[in-house]
Amino acid sequence: MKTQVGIIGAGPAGLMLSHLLHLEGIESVILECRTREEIESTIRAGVLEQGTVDLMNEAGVGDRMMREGHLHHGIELQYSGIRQRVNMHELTGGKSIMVYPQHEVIKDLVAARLEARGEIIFGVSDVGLHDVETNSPRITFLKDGAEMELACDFIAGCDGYHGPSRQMIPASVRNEKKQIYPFGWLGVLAKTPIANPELIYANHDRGFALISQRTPEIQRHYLQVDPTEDIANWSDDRIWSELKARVETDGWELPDGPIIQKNIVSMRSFVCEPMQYGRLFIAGDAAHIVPPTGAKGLNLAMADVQVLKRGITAFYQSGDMNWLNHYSEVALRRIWKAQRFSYWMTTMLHTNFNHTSFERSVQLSELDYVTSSRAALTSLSENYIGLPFEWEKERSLQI
Ligand code: FAS
Ligand code: PHB
Repeated sequence: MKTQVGIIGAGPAGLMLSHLLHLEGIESVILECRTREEIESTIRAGVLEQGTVDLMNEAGVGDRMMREGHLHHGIELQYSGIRQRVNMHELTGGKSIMVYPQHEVIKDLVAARLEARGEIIFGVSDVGLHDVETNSPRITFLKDGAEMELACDFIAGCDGYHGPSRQMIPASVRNEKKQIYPFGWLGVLAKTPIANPELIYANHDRGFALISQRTPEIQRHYLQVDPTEDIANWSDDRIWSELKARVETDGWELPDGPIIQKNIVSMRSFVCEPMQYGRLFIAGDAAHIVPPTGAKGLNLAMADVQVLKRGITAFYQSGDMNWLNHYSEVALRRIWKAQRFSYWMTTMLHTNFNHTSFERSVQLSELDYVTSSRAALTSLSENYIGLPFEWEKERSLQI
């Protein structure tokens, strides 16, 4: 097989890249190890930045999102039982976030790719990358037991944190920076009415809690737990009593109901530099992981592929490799800002049981300052809503 861009992974990064390239008349083939049903039913992120919402609409795949998603103009922060609304819409000059589940985004992108006769090969295995430092990289893989090869001009590694692509960047040039947090998230999907019009991020002596949402009937909530905890120790009753205790505030009751899914994930920050090696470009979770407190994971994946699409388009239009050779630099500027914000939200909102009483008081005072300062709330809002792309500034890199 031959194509222009070989893409490994049909997550948000791989699917959106393939679609954006298609809109530029550039061919691609996506290789995905799981089935269509599996990728369309994986419960993950739920918050889309303004920039991701705009991208979905500009790329012509936003109709269902606009119909079924929920635009939010703010979030609520809670600490010491005090709840404070953050009017992000007002503080960012009219921007919003969209609550629309990641697996619905996946469904919309898969449908758009297949409708445009795009090629997604599901259920592949033994994916191997070859000759990435040459101008004719290849991907080998098994499909239904048959050995296959995809020749291409570029490989986009969109295969997540555990995928093979990043490992193709030699250790001698690969610099991996990471931070592990002493916190885990117990996430639940529950059949209850919407608990609150907007998301609630709550800090409590017992730990962090996040009240989110999915549909009018199904809600998504998270509890800070020890990352080594066993989910078997968490009965539904224990989960509800802990959630209620942490988000308790005057005259407000968290509705409970049947929990239909629950799991525990650990939390880390991770960045791989560079994100390019020869004709291999990695994007999304293959290159970076953020703790979910800042709701940046999915949105960073979408941001990376917008930069990559620009570079690949410039190459096919004029043979110019300049944008591509700056891909890593341009993408990492935005990634590190999202890493900083996610790290800050995580350390400000989670309760660190190793903290001294002095450190705990500093944390509570930070929450007090942030929720009472217009400047601090504006900074939080512009980062949460999503920092604008600085294409013009990138252009100043004489790209
Ligand atoms: P993805 O991991 O989504 O996609 C990679 C794709 O590559 C997958 O479909 C995988 O099957 C495929 N693949 C892997 N290895 C392969 C191989 N060898 N061959 C072929 N295909 C291969 N973010 C939030 O903001 N909120 C959340 O609540 C949240 N929850 C999360 C929970 C979990 C468990 C995880 C892992 C992430 C979560 N995230 C969350 C972050 C999440 O949204 C990611 O940032 C986002 O999925 C990244 O998208 P991609 O980079 O496309 O990677
Ligand atoms: C979610 O709804 O899954 C969600 C929302 C906000 C976050 C993380 C996860 O910060």
